[in-house]
Amino acid sequence: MKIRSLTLACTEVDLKRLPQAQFPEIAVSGRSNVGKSSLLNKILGRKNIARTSKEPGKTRTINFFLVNDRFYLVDLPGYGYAKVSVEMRKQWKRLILEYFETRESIGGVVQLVDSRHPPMKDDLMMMGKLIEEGRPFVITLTKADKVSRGKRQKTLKILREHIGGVKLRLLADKRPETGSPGPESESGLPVLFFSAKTGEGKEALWRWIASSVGIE
Ligand SMILES: Nc1nc2c(ncn2[C@@H]2O[C@H](COP(=O)(O)OP(=O)(O)OP(=O)(O)O)[C@@H](O)[C@H]2O)c(=O)[nH]1
Ligand SMILES: [Mg+2]
Repeated sequence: MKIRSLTLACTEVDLKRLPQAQFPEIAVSGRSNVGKSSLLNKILGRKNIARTSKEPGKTRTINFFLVNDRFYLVDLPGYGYAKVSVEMRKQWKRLILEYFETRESIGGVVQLVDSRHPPMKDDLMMMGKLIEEGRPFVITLTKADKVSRGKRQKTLKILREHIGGVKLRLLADKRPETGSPGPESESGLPVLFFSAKTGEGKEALWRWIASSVGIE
């Protein structure tokens, strides 16, 4: 996707004060430190438009980035472990759950899971919530630069076991050049490997985002 314009449109902690649902939005969800803000910087081609940190608990507000005056990308606080008080963690989790429950303009959710580990209990809870609310989501396995190519099939197998055997559909950066149906046209829960370091997964993710916000 060519980024023609990009603005930080809104920074909020109160769902009632979010911008009016004028454009569709794609939210980036995951545990603290999984790489949500880094993913946004990478796909937007900016070094630090979304603030990142080694310390879990960096993003503390819902941040709306308006892209090409067409759709929002939304950076969320993390759930799970963070270097903040237990009360604040609970508050963030409530905020994220309520956001998924109530926000009408969500076109899709990029659900991040660390590719080095199986999904954790709260990842499974969050994915359950997305299914329950009928939110389309793509499981994005982050920090893929830390997992060798040879281990990828095993990573997917373990992921599948943890999500109750649901069929997965791997999205790759390059589409097959033949006329045969590509992986995108098959059924299954979409999943991709992503690295904010190498840019792996960027093309596949943009294709998923574009189709989720109605830009083909
Ligand atoms: N090797 C590697 N490190 C990454 C990658 N993505 C993020 N990181 C590192 O992981 C740490 C956390 O990244 P953030 O993007 O701040 O994570 P976040 O999910 O936004 O975290 P919170 O805002 O605290 O919820 C930083 O030290 C990043 O440099 C990646 O693809 N590869
Ligand atoms: Mg963040």
